[in-house]
Amino acid sequence: MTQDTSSLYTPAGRVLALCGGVGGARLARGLNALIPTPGQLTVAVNTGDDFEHLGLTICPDLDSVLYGLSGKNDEQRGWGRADETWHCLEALKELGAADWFSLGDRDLAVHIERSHQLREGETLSGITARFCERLGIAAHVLPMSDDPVRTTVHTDEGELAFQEYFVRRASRPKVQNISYRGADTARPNEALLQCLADGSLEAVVICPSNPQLSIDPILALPGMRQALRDVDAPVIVVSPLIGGRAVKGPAAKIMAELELSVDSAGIAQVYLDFLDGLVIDAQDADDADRVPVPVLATPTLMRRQEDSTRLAAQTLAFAHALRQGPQRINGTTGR
Ligand code: FO1
Repeated sequence: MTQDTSSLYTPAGRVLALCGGVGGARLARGLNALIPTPGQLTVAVNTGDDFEHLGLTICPDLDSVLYGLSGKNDEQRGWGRADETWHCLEALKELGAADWFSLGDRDLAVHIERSHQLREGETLSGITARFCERLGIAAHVLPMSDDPVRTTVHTDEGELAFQEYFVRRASRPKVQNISYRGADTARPNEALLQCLADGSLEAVVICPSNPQLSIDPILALPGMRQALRDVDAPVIVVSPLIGGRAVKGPAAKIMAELELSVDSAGIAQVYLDFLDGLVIDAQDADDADRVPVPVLATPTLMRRQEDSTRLAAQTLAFAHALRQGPQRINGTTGR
């Protein structure tokens, strides 16, 4: 059933979303449903999780966004494609090949074609744009950079490449530090920089992705934090925590291990140098007093498409209200 979006806030200007995998992709699909005009929505995606596996270049967060925005995502698992089969993985197992990272048959098509085009000399941005066109995605989906950045997790069990930590070790090792190999020399995507400099940009939304694993790699690119401090449009963060827990994944565990407070104040602290407003879950409304920027408290759990679209509209309406100046809107504390 199609949602009636006529009563929801819709932006007039451009919107930029920064996002990682599963949680981020859920808000991105809400923004995409709300903003069907081609090119009005730009989604810049973390590529720190990318890795080489079985000779293929895998870009899990980009794929979560592509699948989410084209309606091909698996709702239950959160990653990968709906109606997936696993024949290739089973055959790989028979051969004794590495099977700890589950590649579905339909998903494999994307990795095979992307790896082929990369070997032909195409850029990741160009390939992603073509995939978007083929999959009927109107939004502009961008890898954060065309240069490789690799998130490395430093743990009590040694240094682990991101997917080794996240999938193979199920995020169990204790995190001491996280680094983003290549980030200091990687060039942020040109289209991302242009979007940030565009006078018609209405809002920057940081999706409810893991701050350290999914958003920090984007912020680690040269000039990114400064660009977010300088941008005219309000920068709104949607918290990935509900009641001190992450909806999915190790965000709360990692924040605790890095000695950050695992609540709305801890999320605000991570982004404070450029943060204009924070969206938190309604059940965390009492946290608002400890957050030094305006807060919107509203249900943030996105189970269905309608939840994603409603949260996207509320987030953009909140940004719009902040642009109009300090005031109170429903459920919002102005500071
Ligand atoms: N996550 C898992 O927990 N186990 C998997 O076997 C797995 C396979 C996989 C294959 C393709 C893909 O695009 C994503 C996949 N993910 C898997 C998710 C991925 O590791 C994470 O969601 C992101 O890297 C974190 O945002």
